[in-house]
Amino acid sequence: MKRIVSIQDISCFGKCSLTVALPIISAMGIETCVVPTAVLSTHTGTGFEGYTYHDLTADIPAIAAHWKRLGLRFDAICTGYLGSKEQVQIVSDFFNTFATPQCKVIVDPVMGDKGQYYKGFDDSFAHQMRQLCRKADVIMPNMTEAALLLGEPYRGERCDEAFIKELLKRLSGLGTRIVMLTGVHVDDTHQGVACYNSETGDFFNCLSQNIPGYFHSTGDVFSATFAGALVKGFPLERALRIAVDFTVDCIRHTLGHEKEHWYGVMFEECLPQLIANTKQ
Ligand code: PXL
Repeated sequence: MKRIVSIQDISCFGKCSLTVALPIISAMGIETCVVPTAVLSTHTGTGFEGYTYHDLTADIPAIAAHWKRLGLRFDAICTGYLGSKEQVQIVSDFFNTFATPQCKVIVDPVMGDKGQYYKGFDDSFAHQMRQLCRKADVIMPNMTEAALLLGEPYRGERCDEAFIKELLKRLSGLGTRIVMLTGVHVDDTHQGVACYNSETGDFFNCLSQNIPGYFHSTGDVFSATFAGALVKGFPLERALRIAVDFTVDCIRHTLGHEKEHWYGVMFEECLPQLIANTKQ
């Protein structure tokens, strides 16, 4: 059985980060271990003002030390929302301990969206996150996070192919083998993920019909699904397609229920289809 460790917060209500990654990766038949980086009452998105935040940074080295004594090994280490610069450094140390050549390191540099930082993040966090990306095999920033990683202005989600390719190349210059840009709008009707494999020099897009609206935590759904599919052994392009299709499926499933489910997508009822699509 394959084994992934997911390192991100647990937002007790709000369907993001660990409460999304755990069920998705487990449903794909992969053992899922977690390093919870913080416990929040909800995620930090608009509508959840007054959330609690309990930082667990100090627990991470002790968890890692125990796991090292146990000789645990992982097929992938996946990171998502990390709460502070100090935490990013400690996660970087975790990579040093557990990232063997067989272990894929997948970093989703969660920092912001729609041209702005999420609450509590700033340029010094982006600087630290850039260092973490250097150690990753795969990174998957959205357009906002790509601009923050490169220290340049955000130009919106809509962009032409030449710009996307240039951005992907510059991101791979951080030292990452595979770079994916999420939420790219190539025309009025399509959006998706653009990918660059710096080892082969291949560029490819994985697009789907654009669904108007903003759906919280779809990046977390996407990254967990992609990591699961890659670890299951699907080739890069196929793993990307599986993750994009599942994310779109979750969004479609939520359409018409946005009033009640504004805080996250209704991914649960889509899991049987994901299981069927990833059976090997
Ligand atoms: O979906 C990313 C995410 C994860 N965890 C927390 C968040 C967010 C985005 O807002 O607030 C706590």
